Amino acid sequence: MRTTTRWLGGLAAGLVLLGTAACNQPVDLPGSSGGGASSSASGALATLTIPITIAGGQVTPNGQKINASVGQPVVLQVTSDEADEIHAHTGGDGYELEVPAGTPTTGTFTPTSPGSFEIESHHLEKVIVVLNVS
Ligand SMILES: [Cu+2]
Repeated sequence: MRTTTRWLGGLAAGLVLLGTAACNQPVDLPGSSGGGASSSASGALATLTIPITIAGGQVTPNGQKINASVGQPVVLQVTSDEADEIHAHTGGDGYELEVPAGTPTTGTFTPTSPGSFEIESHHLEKVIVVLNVS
């Protein structure tokens, strides 16, 4: 298990506090506002799909906050030009998705408790999404 990097350059100022968060520790983010989540409008528990692209050492999204609900399935659609592990720090060991180079990969997990959880690239040690679960 790698520790979360101190890489914070692209994150909003309010996320700077996350710099001390260790890998696997849920983080409380007071007053976090929703980002451009692609949450479906048809009910709180509709599947939340998050497209993720990793290319040239950059991740997209890049630290964006996305809102989700407890019990809502979260689908990660990942395309990467290099093999990577995507890790959702959703408590315990979290959810880990192995992504081979060049092959679009989809993984689903369901948050079971509220909080703010980082979804990160382990190979690049970058935060892709901060999932705010309520
Ligand atoms: Cu991790």
